[in-house]
Amino acid sequence: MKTQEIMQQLAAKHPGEAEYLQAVEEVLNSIEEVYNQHPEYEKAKIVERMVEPDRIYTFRVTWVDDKGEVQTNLGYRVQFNSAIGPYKGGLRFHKAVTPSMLKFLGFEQTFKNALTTLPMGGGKGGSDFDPVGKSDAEIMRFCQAFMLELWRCIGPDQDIPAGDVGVGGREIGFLNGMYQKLAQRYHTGVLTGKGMTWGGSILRPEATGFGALYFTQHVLELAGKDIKGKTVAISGFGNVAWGACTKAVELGAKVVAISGPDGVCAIPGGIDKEMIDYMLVMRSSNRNKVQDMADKFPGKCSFVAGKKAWSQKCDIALPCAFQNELSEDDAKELVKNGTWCCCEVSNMGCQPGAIHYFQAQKGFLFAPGKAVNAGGVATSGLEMTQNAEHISWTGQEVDERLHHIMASIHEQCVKFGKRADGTIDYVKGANIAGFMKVAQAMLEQGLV
Ligand code: 2IT
Repeated sequence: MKTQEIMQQLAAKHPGEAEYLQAVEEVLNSIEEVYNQHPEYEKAKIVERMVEPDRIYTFRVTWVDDKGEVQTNLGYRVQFNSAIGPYKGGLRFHKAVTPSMLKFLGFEQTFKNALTTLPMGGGKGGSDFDPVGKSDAEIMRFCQAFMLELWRCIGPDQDIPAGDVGVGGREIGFLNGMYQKLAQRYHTGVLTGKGMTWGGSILRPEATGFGALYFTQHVLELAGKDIKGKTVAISGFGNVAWGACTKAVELGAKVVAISGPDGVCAIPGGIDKEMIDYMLVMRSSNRNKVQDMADKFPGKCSFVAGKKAWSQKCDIALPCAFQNELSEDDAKELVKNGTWCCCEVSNMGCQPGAIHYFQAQKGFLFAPGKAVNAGGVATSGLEMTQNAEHISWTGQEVDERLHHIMASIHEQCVKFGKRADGTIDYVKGANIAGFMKVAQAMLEQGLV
């Protein structure tokens, strides 16, 4: 297998699918050496089969807005790979959603889910519906219209969606209500991220952020460092950023910046509980403006328009918002200002140039999204287990399992990513560990 040859063929077959091609190239670069030591993979054309999704459903979603006007969006479900379990992955509602974006996310999800130790395949879906500025009633009507098509593609043993950007507890509620109505099946296992009274798991809302901080702790610990007292810059103020802030503060770190599409809020004294709670209000307002935090707490934080979180001085950078949100220039600015660690919490949050720059700095600690943020989908897997057994675990039990899973993901990265000098290439480690598991499962199950 030669990465460049495969990439050329893929680029010719899927012109303009930039995010998808970027995600595939990163994985292939990491695994090329190991892959070529396994002629049985080459013979079964594992890579050629693995880079294409099993199937993609595309559908029209028509709904009526508050003014009575008819709106039309596109909906998708990408069922990427089911070698190790049913398709599992979130739904993204964002105006920039394209098949390329969902294919990159489904591809990443396949390896991420393999890392969790749980039997889940990879999938992703969503719509170009823009939640910004929408009322609750509009969100509900859109979710119902979306489910009118999606329900045919999913099921507790086939494909289990969850949230992603633009889809949180409120949206999962509307989606689940409509699914049950249409399918006349009242089991709890077809979506994860559900409410606590109808099959949801304690800690699922926090899990992506909590897991990311547990992973960061492992990265720091191995490098002989402690997160206590360190300054942290975070992008975003959605569900993931909220969980990350909560756990960072609990572990004694100081979150000195959060950012949004409109700019950054500098918080010199560190974010506090009241401000973290306010992030939830900001998320559900659908305004998508981080300036609201500075307006609400003028004494504690100051808003700088048009700037990213990466303009702020910090020890640790945690991208928690969107793919490619941290560029090579941002990486240079961070390093110049003294940052020595970046754990990607968003999927593919760093551009390739940023990753290369970080990795070229001696002693810099970088870990990729598919390892760092896997606690979210892992806890979805735990929610599926509770649903299948018709039971509910305590918060402590879920947290212990999440801890255990994050420790295991870190171990896998160390095993497959150790460099000659003893430091860890977490990108390589995560990609090889995830790939080997899926490749072996595909090989053993034949050409299907
Ligand atoms: O990117 C992700 O891992 C998610 N959006 C969560 C997926 C899930 O099924 O919980």
